[in-house]
Amino acid sequence: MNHFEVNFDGLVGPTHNYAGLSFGNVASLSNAQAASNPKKAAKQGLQKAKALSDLGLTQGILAPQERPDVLTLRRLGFTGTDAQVLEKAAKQAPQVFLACCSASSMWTANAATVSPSADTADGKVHFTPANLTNKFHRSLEPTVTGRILQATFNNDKYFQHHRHLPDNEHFGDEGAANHTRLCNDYGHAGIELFAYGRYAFDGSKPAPQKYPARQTLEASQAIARLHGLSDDSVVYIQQNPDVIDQGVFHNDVIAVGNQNVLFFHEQAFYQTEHVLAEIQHKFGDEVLHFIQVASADIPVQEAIKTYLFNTQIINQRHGEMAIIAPIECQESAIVSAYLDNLVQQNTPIKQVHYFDVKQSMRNGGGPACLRLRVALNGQELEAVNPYTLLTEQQFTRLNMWIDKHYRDELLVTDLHDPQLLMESRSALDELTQILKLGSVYPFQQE
Ligand code: SUG
Repeated sequence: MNHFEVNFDGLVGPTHNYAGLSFGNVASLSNAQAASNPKKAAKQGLQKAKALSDLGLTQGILAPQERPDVLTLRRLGFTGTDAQVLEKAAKQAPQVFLACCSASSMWTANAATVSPSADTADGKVHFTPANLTNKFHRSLEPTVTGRILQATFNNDKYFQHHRHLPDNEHFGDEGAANHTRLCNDYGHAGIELFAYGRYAFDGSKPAPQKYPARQTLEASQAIARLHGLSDDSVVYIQQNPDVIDQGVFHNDVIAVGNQNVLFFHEQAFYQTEHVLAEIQHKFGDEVLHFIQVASADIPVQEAIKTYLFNTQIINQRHGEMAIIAPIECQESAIVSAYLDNLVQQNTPIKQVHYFDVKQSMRNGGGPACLRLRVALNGQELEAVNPYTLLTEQQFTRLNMWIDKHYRDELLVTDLHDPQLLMESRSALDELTQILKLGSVYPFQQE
């Protein structure tokens, strides 16, 4: 039977902006207040998705969220017409208001954790939306994310959807950004690596001092239980607290895996040797490529700046792997030299493709942040809502949709413009028809 790893990329929403909302994410803070270009952002993301589809991968699209989030603003006590709610919130509680306008759902690596059917006890594909409790603006995502996932994977014979974990920092969960799967083939049972930044209940354990650790061990364990994963095929890995303090707010900023390759920085994990030994033990006797990058070759700061590890490692048609990297990697002399050398070495990675996703990068979101990986067999792929898969026709429609609805400049001071709310809602209304999602947004359910 055929097996696929399908990337579901997040469409960038019409309110894409730079509000400096993510303490611990260096790019988000340093670009705060800059003018954004939502049209360009959406096109950059879509272009990357299309390029992967042209490389022979099956590619999906996940819809963005409704923003500004008027429902949450009302829940927080702002009243009146929608326009009045926006105006009052922007004036009286600007930080709350900005959080309710973020297009952060574009980073679908944070949408959910997904376990393929080959790994789960009941043989279904399991999805748990991430609660994203550490950042208020992101904590607004999971309910609608759950609806979008259900509308995308809408067949309960094959897909099992869980509710997000309790909204509390004990169970802080950032989804697939802290999750990687290693396997010999996408259809074979694999091992699932869950990276976490701290223990929820044990303050004596190592934890970062400066920046928050967004994911807890206890959250990761709960996901593994929900998904019916066996202990023999799960590895919990503590992130090195020192790199979190340098700006590695998710593990996918410092490590990425695909099939039998794990590409990571030597400082990524706490007690690395122990971690690698457990991975190798659980993976079994088959060849596993650990590509460990030394600080002497690429300092952590350079890895964060260029997002060398926020790359996608994909399988190409002829069996070789390729790295999908942001152009920031190409612009860095040491990182591009490193990658040029890597493809000459004895690993499955033989090519590098560079992409311009700068609009997203300025908020700390590289190519890997923009996609949610879902490994599927042929029957499961058949059961996916077909309109969410990127065909030539859907690509053309989505491009035209972006041209019709998106602005090419947005300042944070524009966000309370009631016209933007209307533009955003009419764009999303049309999008739910293009992707045949049904009424997933609060404004469609009023
Ligand atoms: O959660 N940035 C996102 C970036 C998420 C990247 N995802 C992965 N690494 N998988 C975050 O910090 C910034 C929004 C702003 O500042 O306007 C933001 O939410």
